[in-house]
Amino acid sequence: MTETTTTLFDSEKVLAEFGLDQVHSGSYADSLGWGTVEGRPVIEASCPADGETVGRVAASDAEDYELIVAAAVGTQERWRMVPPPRRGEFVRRIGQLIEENIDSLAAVVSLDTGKSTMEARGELREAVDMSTLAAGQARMMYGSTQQSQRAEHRMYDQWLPLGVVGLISAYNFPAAVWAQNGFLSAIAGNTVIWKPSPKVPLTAIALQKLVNKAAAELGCEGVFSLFIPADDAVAEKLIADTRVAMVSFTGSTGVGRKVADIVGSTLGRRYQLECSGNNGCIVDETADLQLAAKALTFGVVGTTGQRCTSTRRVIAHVSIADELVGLMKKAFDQITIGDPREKDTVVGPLIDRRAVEDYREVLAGAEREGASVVYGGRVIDRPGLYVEPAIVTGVEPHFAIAQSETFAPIVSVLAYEDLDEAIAIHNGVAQGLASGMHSTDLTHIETFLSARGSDCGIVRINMGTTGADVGAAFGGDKETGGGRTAGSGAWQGFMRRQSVCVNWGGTSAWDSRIDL
Ligand code: UN1
Repeated sequence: MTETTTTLFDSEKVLAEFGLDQVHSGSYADSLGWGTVEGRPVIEASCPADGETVGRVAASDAEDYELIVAAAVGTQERWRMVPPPRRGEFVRRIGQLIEENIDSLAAVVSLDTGKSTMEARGELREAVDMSTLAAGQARMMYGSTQQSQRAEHRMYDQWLPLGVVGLISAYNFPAAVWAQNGFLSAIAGNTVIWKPSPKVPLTAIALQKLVNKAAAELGCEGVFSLFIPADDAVAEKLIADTRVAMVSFTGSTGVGRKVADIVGSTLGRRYQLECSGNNGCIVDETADLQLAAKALTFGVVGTTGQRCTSTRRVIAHVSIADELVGLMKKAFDQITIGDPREKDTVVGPLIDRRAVEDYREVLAGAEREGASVVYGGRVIDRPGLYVEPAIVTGVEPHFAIAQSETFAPIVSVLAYEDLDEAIAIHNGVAQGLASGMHSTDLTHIETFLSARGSDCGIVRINMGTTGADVGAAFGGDKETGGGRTAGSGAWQGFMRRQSVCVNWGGTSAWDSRIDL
């Protein structure tokens, strides 16, 4: 696809702005600076919109990793003694720089991921918001005081840094996930080694450059470092390394399980997982169907269905299911699918060929099991990795399409007759990230929000399932992995709790027994 007059940005200019117009190192550490590109395997970063190479990154090797981890350990010894409000100022400055550079950064995110610039800006806005949340939180990392049974003793708990955090993020949110986990790690007094997906290395390099600018201004060098290996064996070093106190992982359940096994086998290290979701939304017979259809549409097609919170299952009351599907089809018709560089694009391509194959296979499998693809379902015949969003009806809860997560814009519609059945269908999957209900019936809503309701980490009423509200804790249970990041107490996951007891009165319980 050629760039037309509707082109939103000049790719070459934007890439040059971040020094990405030539082979760029994927390694950054305080002591190392940017690593050497000599002799490193080269990652070709291609734009999913047309498959063209947009950048070349010299991957980190084992030698780079050693320098990065040693620097992160050394810097953390200083960083842990910096007062948290000052740590917060650093993170806030990074957020300001993201805000000031949001147009160029959004262009890089679009080139990396294929997502529309509107969505890319949304994710960067989330990173900015995360910086303000973290900066404020840095002044509010409260512990509690407790009442000691001993006379003249004071007891309280306090929160201390963990050490080095390894932050592994997926291709779909190359900025937001780093911000969610990295900013909390930094205010907690940890240093961060970021291993982004090698499918989207350009955003990570651009962000690291802004971090370096903020660090030079405020004397906070080395808190954030970058590690982009090309192969799994080098990447695993970060997971297995006992110098890395915590691994924060966002990605598939399969890889998450491996991370948990490796990190868990060395007790005392911590992992935080945000893995697969299989997000369902119940639409009952009292719902405002217009509102539901709009919310569900963005939930299904947004980020081309490549969000861990994407709406994958609509569980609709049998009396309104057909009408709802009709409205969703009308809404889907209005979505412009295209190159993220074009102005009207709302939904971009899938990330790679494998994702397109998964899309095809899941739909074919659903039809074999007896479901019907009633909207979309075809790979679009144009260069790039474009697919039509698909609505699949007649899905039974046990069908493969309803049980597993496919990172594509596909939604299954399952019909139900009573609320208990709807909740059973909703919870009858292995994953537990985001959930939703559209209803105007208070009892239905409160039932879904009760202990016998949704078993997910996130519930949204009369909204789509997608997205993270930075003020709330983000994450899910069951095979989603149990981790939480962003707001509402999630910072505690990045720190260690210490219970302190101080004898300030100078007497001891042994006073009557020992005479010195
Ligand atoms: C967001 O949804 O705004 O894949 C960010 C996801 C999450 C990213 C959260 N890991 O949806």
